[in-house]
Amino acid sequence: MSRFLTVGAAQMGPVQRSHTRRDVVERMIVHLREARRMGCDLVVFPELTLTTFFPRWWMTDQAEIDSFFEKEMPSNETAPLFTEAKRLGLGFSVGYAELVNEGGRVRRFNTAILVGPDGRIASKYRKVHLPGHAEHEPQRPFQHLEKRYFEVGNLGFPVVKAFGGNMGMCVCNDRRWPETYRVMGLQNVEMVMLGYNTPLHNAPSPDHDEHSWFHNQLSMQAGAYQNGTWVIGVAKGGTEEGVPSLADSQIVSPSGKVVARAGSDRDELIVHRCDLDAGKSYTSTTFDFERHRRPDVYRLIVERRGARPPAG
Ligand code: CDV
Repeated sequence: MSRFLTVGAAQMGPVQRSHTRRDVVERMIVHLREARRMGCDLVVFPELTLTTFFPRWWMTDQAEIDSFFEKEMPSNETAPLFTEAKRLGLGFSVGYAELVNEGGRVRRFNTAILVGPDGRIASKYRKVHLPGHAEHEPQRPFQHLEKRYFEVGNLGFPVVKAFGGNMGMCVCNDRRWPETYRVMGLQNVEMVMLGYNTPLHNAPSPDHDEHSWFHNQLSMQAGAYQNGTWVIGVAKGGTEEGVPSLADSQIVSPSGKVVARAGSDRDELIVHRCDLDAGKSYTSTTFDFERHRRPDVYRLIVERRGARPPAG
């Protein structure tokens, strides 16, 4: 029995601070309707889709910071997204800033959820690799305060059975880390959905700027090939609040090949019919983990966090 899943990568252009959640949800619904017309089963939206990428600003007023967070999902403002997706028989994944009361205290995460065509949340992921800094660095042209506004995710990298396959998620900077894909690969992941907000200028390493497109593609292609999985990479791109950000959303097959790619830095849907069995020829040969992996030799990966030179 063949297992095909038609997936739409719903790239978003910029979301400015003046845009309300209702404005954004309206744009997302346009994507959903087009996705339905194009035969999609599942639509993937970017990281922190619902608001502007607020970690670019140093803020000290907690109420102002919390205004960018979702206290419930769905809420009054996001319910129309869930309702329309269900009406159209579509699933979706979406990234948002999550504020939750957990363990008797308020916690804030950079979260992505997977919603089934029945409108129910099938999986949740909280971003593990938080880039940037925790203190104000006024010398930067803009801030990247994810380490201040979010906690490190506490849900691991879950892979769930949904949409007829094994589905995983990660968020933005996670895509640059081989561990992200491998932890999901060890759960037989068949599709990794991820969204990103990637400024084209990286203040601590401006020499990387010209390689932004290459590094984005390189990371996702490597993750896909080395784990025999589809990778759906979706940007919030374009110039947001004066900060130009990478677009270049793409769908990468388990061969590592890019099979669909956005051509603009605006709202744009790219679609591919993904064979969920396409990874099998990789995971049963070159990357048959059971046969070829040597975890006893990889102990340093979990025992040591930072790199150290050899002694002597
Ligand atoms: N939102 C992100 O995680 N952005 C990072 C930038 C700061 C490098 C990224 O990895 O794209």
